[in-house]
Amino acid sequence: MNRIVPTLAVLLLAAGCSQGPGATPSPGAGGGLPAEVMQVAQERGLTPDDLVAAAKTFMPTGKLDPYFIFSSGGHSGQVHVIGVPSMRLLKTIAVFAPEPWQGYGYGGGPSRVLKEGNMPSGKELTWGDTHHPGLSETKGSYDGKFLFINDKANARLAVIDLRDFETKQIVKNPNAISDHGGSFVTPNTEYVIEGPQYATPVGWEYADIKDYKDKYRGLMTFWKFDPMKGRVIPEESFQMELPPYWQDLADAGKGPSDGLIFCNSFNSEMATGGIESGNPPFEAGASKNDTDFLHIIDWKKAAQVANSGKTETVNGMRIIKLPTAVAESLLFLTPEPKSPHGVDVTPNGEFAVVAGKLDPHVTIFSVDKIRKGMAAGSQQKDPFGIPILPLDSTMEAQVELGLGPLHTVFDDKGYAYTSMFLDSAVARWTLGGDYDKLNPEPGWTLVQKLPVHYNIGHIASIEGDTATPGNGFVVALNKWSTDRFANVGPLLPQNFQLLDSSKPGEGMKLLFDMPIGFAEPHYVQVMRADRLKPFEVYPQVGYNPETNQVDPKAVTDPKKAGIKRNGKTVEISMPLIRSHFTPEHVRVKQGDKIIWHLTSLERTRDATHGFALGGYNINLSLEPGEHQTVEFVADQPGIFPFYCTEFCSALHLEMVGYFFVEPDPVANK
Ligand code: CUK
Ligand code: CUA
Repeated sequence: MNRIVPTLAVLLLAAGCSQGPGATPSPGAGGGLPAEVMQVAQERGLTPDDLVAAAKTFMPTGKLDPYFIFSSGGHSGQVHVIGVPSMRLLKTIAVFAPEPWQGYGYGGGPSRVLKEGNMPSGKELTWGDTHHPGLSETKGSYDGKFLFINDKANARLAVIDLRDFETKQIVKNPNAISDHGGSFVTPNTEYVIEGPQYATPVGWEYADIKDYKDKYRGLMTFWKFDPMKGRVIPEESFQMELPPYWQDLADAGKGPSDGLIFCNSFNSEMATGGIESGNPPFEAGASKNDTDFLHIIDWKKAAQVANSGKTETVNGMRIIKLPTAVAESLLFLTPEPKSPHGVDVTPNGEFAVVAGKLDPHVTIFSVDKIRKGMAAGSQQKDPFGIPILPLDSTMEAQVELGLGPLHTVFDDKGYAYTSMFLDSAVARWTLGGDYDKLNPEPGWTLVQKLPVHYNIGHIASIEGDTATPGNGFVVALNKWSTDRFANVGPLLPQNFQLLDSSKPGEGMKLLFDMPIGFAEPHYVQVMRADRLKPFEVYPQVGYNPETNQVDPKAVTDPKKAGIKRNGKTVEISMPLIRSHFTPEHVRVKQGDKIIWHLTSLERTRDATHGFALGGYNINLSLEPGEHQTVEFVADQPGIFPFYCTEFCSALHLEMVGYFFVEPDPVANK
């Protein structure tokens, strides 16, 4: 055991030096490490690799992570923000589900955002199945301004403002109930794309499954985004009908492929299931053909076609019908190997990499060849008349990686990283074409497979889906953790594994396991932290995060605090500051309509107050400067203390008031 000590010293010092100036641990006498390090390593049975991994990920107090992971929260409906390389959870952003800490869904402004996402019928939705976070981009690189995320279960899209990390808008897709290939953005966030998944009749009219081919359709939505307003503009958005092939993931082109969208599909068989009636189950029916179809969509031309009025409006949304898409040459198909899952455009925009779940290869398509095929057209058509560009005319290369390739990301050294679901591994391989010169290995070659634990789904690298990826880290998003963590019962966390990919010659190394105890994150994006400029406190007192302006009802002057009655409506103007609400006695009558304005006068960072009104399900978070308005009917008589939920000062417990609801003798008879 003692023989490893010199190796440990050398390795740990090397690791320390790579952390940058000021971070190098001071070596003990004679250039060795403090004896305590050796002792701890021996007691805990740590290997030199373990010590290096610890040195690369440990974040001393007060030091900040250089990267942020923005992670889908799966069917928790939320988004999680995690630091890299420390893998510390920094925040959960409430999106599609109520979240008490942020007062999301408990009466204040954010409740209205959540309600925007209800079904058109008014049916309330209080969860979502988030799959793909999409950071806003300028010229194909993250710009740190907005984050979008889709809800696969209900076909919705949410807009999060990265100045305050709050959800500002939820739009319900008016014509589809299922989505998947989104959200992702066009290179300058002109549109946020919400691609479909399970085909249904457009506008979810009723049509029997025997009419599948005629009535069921995929529907790709192009949500127009206004970066100044920070909102999606539904009236300027449009949709395009697609054949009912169950479109899967999609990606926007960039550089030479700018203007195109690539979208996989996995049920070109148009299987309709019905195992209970003796039909082949979906899993067999949808896997019969050797190839499915990669869809190529010319979104720039589609936007022109939509704006020239060649659309049909359904439920207020303009739709380019399938025959129009074909007639206007907006849509092309090319075969792709059996039941593909991910399609990912290389940073230079020259290739689209498709991974087939049931094919051991990744298939690389050439954008140049696709463009030539689109210009020349094709005599080969699918049953809907969509031209099919033959595979041998669009394919550039295939690389055999192993079992169950799903998703691919990239770095700045010409490497691609593909998740291997069935192999439980990350495959690193080289890109060809212009990338060939960037690394020592020849292009289109598998160079390493690193086991991960277990059943990896998505994969992420530093800005690895943009035009300007970084390098150094890869995150494996493993669906199963099985034996990696202490037993917490039969529902197990997932496992994010951080890999070191900084030294190609030495291969990738496993650094850290992070348990994810909150539903299955599908995709994450990793962004440089210095791209973000979030508020430290809201810029002005009375700021309403819903409107991004000072609210006209904000009570910025404590002298204006008070209660006004107008018939049966009672309006309360209540500023708050450590450690009191003003007023502290609020007297109303049963049945009164209450409009309660709350303004935090705080200007100190982290001086957050809460507002809890027990019995009325009202709970707000008021960050420094924030204003919120709550409206409700005082339908329950009694005495209700309202209090602050954040331990804001030594006299936090005294930050309280009474809400007196005088019983209505008539109503209570
Ligand atoms: S999907 Cu889940 S592992 Cu929704 Cu992007 Cu591939
Ligand atoms: Cu304010 Cu506690």
